[in-house]
Amino acid sequence: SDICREELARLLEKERLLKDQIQKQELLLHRLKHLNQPANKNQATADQTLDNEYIDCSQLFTSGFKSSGFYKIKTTRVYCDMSEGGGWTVIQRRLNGAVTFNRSWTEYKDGFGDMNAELGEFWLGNDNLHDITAQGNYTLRINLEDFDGHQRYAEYKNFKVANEKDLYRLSFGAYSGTAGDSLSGNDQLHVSEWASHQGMKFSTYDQDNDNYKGNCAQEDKGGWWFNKCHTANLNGMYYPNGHYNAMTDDGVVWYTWKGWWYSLKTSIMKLRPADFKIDSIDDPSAVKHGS
Ligand SMILES: [Ca+2]
Repeated sequence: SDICREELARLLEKERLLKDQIQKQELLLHRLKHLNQPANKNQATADQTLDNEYIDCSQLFTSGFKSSGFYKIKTTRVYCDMSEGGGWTVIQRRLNGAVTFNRSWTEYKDGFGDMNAELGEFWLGNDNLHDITAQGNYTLRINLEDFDGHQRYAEYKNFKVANEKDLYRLSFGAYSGTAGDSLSGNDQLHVSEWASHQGMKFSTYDQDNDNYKGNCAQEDKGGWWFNKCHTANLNGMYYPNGHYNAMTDDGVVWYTWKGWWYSLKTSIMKLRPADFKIDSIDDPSAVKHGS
C-alpha cells in the first residue's frame, strides 16, 4: 500500500501540474482573443489587468476560462467550478472534515480553510459573500452527497448576504431542487416558524445573533444564519459515518433530505448570476445530446 500511496501522490501532483498548464493555456488563448487591445509588456501587469477585470467566476467562464480551479476575482482568491454549465463561484466546500468549521466571527468574516488544494475545504468569507451578492441577482446552488453516494441539490433564487453592520443577514427567493427546501422549511409547517433561515442574522460561538435563549452556534459548532436553531446546518461538525449521536443536532445537516441525525459527506455551496447564459457550444452535455 506504500507503493499505492506514492503512486497516488505522484498522480495527484501530475494532475495539479496539468491543470496549471491548462490554466496558462487558457490565459494565452484569452490574450490571443484580445490581441487588438494594447499589448501587456510584462506578466505582472497582464495578470493585474486580468484580476481587476472579473467580478465573479461567470465572467471568467464567459471570457474563455473553462477549467475548474483557483482564480482571482477582484482582490480575492476563489475556486471556480466550471462544471454544471460553468461559471460558479464556490463559497463553501465540505468534503472530508479536514478543516474545522467551528470558528470565530472574524474567521467567518474573512474566510478560512484550504484555498490551495484542488479538493480543499473552505468558507469564502462573509464579507466576500456580501460583496458578490451585492453585485446583482445571484442564484445559490447547494450540492449534497450522503455516504452511500446519493446526490441531491437545492437552488435558491436571489441569494443575498447583507453587510457586517446588518450582521450578514440572509435573504433568498424561490427554491427548486431535489433535496427539499431546508433554508425556509416552508413545506415543513411544524418547523418553519422557529427554524426558517429567511432573514436570519449570522451567528458564531463568539457572537450570538440568533432567536434562541442559548447560543445555537455554540451548540451546533459552526457559524450559520441560525434561528431557534435550524433545519440546515451545513457548517456544522463533520462526522465520518453519516448517522450520528450527539447532545444536539450539530452535524452537517439538511433536514428535509436526511433529518437532523444524519451528517452529510459532501456539501458545496456556489453562486452564479441568475441571467447567466449557458453556452450550448461549450456545454459538453449539450454537445452529447446533439450528436
Ligand atoms: Ca441566542
